Amino acid sequence: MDMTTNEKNTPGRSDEAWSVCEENLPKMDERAVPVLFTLGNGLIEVNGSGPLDPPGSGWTLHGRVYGEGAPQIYYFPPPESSARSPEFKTDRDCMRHVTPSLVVLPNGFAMQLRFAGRRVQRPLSTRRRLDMRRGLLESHCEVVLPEGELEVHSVRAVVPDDQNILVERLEITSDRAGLLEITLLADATRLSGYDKYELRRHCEGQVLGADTVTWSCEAEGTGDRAAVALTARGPAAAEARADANGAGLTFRVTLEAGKPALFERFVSVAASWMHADPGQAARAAVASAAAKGAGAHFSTTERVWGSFWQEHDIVIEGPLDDQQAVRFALFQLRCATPPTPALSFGAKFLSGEGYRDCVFWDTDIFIIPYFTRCQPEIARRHGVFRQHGLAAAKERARQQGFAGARYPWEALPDGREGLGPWVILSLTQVHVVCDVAWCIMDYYRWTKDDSFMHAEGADILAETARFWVSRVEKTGRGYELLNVCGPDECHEVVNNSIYTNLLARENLRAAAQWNPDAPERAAWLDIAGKLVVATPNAAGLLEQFDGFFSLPDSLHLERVPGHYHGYQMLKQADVLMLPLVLPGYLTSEQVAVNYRYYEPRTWHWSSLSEAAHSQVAAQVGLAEDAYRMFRNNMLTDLADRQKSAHCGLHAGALGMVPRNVIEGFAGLQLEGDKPVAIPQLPAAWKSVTFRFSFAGKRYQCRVEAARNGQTVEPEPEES
Ligand code: IFM
Repeated sequence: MDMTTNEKNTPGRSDEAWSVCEENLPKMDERAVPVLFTLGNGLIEVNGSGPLDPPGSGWTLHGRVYGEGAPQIYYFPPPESSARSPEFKTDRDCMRHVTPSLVVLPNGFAMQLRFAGRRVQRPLSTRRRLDMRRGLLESHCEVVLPEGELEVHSVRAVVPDDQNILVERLEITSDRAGLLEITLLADATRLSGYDKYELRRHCEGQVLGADTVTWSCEAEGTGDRAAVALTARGPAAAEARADANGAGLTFRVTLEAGKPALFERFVSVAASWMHADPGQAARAAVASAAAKGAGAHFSTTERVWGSFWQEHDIVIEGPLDDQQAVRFALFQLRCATPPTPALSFGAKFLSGEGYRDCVFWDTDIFIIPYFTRCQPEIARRHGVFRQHGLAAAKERARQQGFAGARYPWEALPDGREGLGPWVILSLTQVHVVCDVAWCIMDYYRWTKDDSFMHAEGADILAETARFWVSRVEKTGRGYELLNVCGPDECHEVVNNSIYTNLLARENLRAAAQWNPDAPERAAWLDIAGKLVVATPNAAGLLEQFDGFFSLPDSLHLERVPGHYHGYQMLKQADVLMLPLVLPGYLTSEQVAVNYRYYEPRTWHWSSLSEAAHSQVAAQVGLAEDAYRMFRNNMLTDLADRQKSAHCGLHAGALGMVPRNVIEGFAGLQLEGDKPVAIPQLPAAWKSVTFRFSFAGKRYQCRVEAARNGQTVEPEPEES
């Protein structure tokens, strides 16, 4: 099947649907723009700062380089707020706890320019274009000086599946002759966190001959070490300099009018968790990268991205921006996919420092399900990541007075809790435990991967079940889960969250199924059978937690942040998560009734909210509601709808973009043990074409709006 068919159907549209162009973005916080142009390989990500942006604008983040020592950069809810644990009376109490933060590494794509003796401060214009088909970021800057007009054209790549190699080719042209002085720089002047903390020590630059410089540091508190090496080629010999603020190579070239000067730069990033001597590793990697030349790296990048799209593109016959947004989501998911189970997907990937690359439930519920269906080997890696986190999750349970494994709300790469204990959610938001278990069950349903279940999955299910045994309370009603917070974080401490109780019940049952010899098996099943679960009331409504329906209504409230506690007002709707995680648990009529009740009371303050609602609306045939919310979700970052893209991309929202298309609109689902698609495409779409996997086989699927509501049986591909 040709996965690029819509190009042929609609000539002339292809480039736009494969690019994100700066000039077409809506007006947004200028700090968000470089985040949209992030490139990465899953171990590191580099923001898309403009070539001539001032020092400190760009950064590189590495998923395993953390420092400790800046408590102030964390979120302190006001002392009187219900989001604050009562024992943390003052901010000083909170500040005693230090949790790790990402260390900001140098921007290997930085540059300084002088022409005819004049320093270039600011270009007249910068136009960036993310070429998603080829995996490249192109930038074009125009510089106007009294001495001449310059054009700076840059093409950059983070080479996929390589040793953290960044490559750039630069072409600089002037309309008048003059001396060009260009410094290609690994700029280390940006500090960590929004309060700008120095989490690095022993920052050191080194000159290694005329064409290679390095920069290295050790992280405060953790001792993690990282190094960056830079080498470059130009029309003249370079002069090297390096110090704590960065390392650079300066070329002095006399430009002839209209004749471009060409430069190539190579940067490598290495860290101590992979290399005993990161400095040596970075030097060796950059030397071999430079020996191949930039052209070879661009070809590798294009080839890898080409095969990626051949296999994983999702083709929509419909509005161009829908197609573009789906590709943007797939592109950023690919850039963020770690090649190792030592890492997973943080809530903002490594595209920004927000949430410090910690792994939330976003990953298990909003990101991995796409991979489970379309790239199951990556979903498996996440399962192994969670298994690696078991020891820390067991320790976390013990610290909180429970048994088994209590996965942290914000998991650091080593599995420890990244959220400060002063935030009450670190105690109450236990649904992450059953979310981890759900993700594994979902993975098994789609892959039938027995080996994973025996090696890792069954263990996770057993340890999480042990947690629930110790966390439930036996009362006259059966077993209850008290003092918890469901996905709707506007009610931080509630009893019997329907989402949590139902998934905990599934968790207990799955543990019993996969651990037939466990001594606690009978207790797991007993608790599962008696866990309090709300049943629909006379109107068919499920109560999100005990007492929710007794709260005053919020329909006529002004939607002002902070004015919601104690109301029937939702950040995102827990009941409307149920059709996503437990398809078939509610009938279509029940889903529709609950959708009509909860949706108007949901204020969508979470970037995870509209994507979930879109999927539910599609399931109950509200295709236009589903489409509106799909589009809102797909623009979360592309239009900075939550006004926080400058802190990093919203990974869960991006994970849901392909999921909404494949599961929501195309209606991909399992009928028993058979994959089928029952499409409900919106009026604006004619067809959707994609590939997916089931039980180790690859399938291709094409659904058409003309056959909405009719069951399609996808064809397995020849192996
Ligand atoms: O996990 C989410 C949570 O549901 C809402 N606040 C942001 C977190 C990270 O994305």
